[in-house]
Amino acid sequence: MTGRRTSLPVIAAAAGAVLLGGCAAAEEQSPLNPVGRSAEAIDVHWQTMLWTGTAVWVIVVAMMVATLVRRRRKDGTGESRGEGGGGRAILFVALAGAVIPAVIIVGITVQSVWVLQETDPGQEVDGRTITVTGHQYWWEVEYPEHGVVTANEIHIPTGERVRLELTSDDVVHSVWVPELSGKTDMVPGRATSMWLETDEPGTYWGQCAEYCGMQHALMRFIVVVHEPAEFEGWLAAQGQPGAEPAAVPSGEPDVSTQDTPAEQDSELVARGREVFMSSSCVYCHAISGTEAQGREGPDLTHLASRDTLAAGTLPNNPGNLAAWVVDPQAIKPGNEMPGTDLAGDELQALLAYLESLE
Ligand code: HEC
Ligand SMILES: [Cu+2]
Repeated sequence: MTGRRTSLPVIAAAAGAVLLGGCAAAEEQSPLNPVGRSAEAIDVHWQTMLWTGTAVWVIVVAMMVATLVRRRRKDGTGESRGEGGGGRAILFVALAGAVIPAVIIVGITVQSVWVLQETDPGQEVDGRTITVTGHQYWWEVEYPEHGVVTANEIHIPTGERVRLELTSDDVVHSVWVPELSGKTDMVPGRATSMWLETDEPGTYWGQCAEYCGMQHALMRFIVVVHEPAEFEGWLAAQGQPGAEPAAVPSGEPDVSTQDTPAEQDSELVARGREVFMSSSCVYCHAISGTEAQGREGPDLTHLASRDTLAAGTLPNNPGNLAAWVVDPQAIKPGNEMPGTDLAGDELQALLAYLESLE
């Protein structure tokens, strides 16, 4: 009996620890460490509500306890209760029951207007606009003024208020980067917007925050915050068309040393490009500067420059890339990309080409 009684709380505590551990194990994603302007405003707001609420609760409980203790003592000594306190009681009820709550509510309301202004300045700020489109289960990211399209990574410069214009290609998704901002829904057929601004360079994890289907949990992304000069460099590089395989010798006579490892590599890349262009990949993927113009899946023009594959599901490295291309359904069941039956040489060449897309 006693064994059973003690074990339940122990199990509950252990389960709680495992669950919380699971949260902590994911890449840091906490609204309690705000570094973005919106997230900081939200944090100030909730801290205000937390500590005001705590203070009210502590005072109310203390007064209840004091009343009980006093009443018991008075009962003990047989004194009569509530003598001559009528005026003070009414004053107390008016203050504690109406004036103080009104002051607190007005204060919090005023603060929330400020928070709304901080998180969404509307048309008042004429910042850079990035278009982000939600797809089951990945994010398309476009810099319309620069003709840049990428996926699952939003790059922004420090010290600039950047507007994200959001929409969805299929169902409702929601963008949330806890360190930088609150969440904003993406609604098919409508444009919503949110703002990002921070002075802290770094990489921040974001997450789809509206259940959108089987792989909702693996619909993640990163926000990479650069110093302005570095950001301009990134933007310029992304604006370049996809790398052309250098190997196609096109009658250059002065290629003196044939078949060096580098040349074998670029031959492989050229072959991989042909494999890509002649297989189903082109129906869904675009590589700018080539005939591949599909828009069903992520733009692959600068695939190799990205940190992750399949919306933050895997680190982007050759092993993971191979595993993904061969059998994406094993990694992210229910996602929209079918596997390929390419094998052997063709697959090796295709992977070499994808890895060359810097
Ligand atoms: C029917 C459409 C379709 C076809 C065909 C297709 N893909 Fe995809 N691909 C997608 C979708 C959709 C995703 C995003 C999956 C996700 O993250 O949920 C994707 C993701 C990828 C990614 C990861 C990109 C990133 O930035 O995360 C790579 C690499 C890729 N595909 C390569 C290929 C190759 C190579 C082929 C041809 C063998 C191919 N795909 C065929 C739809 C397709
Ligand atoms: Cu989603």
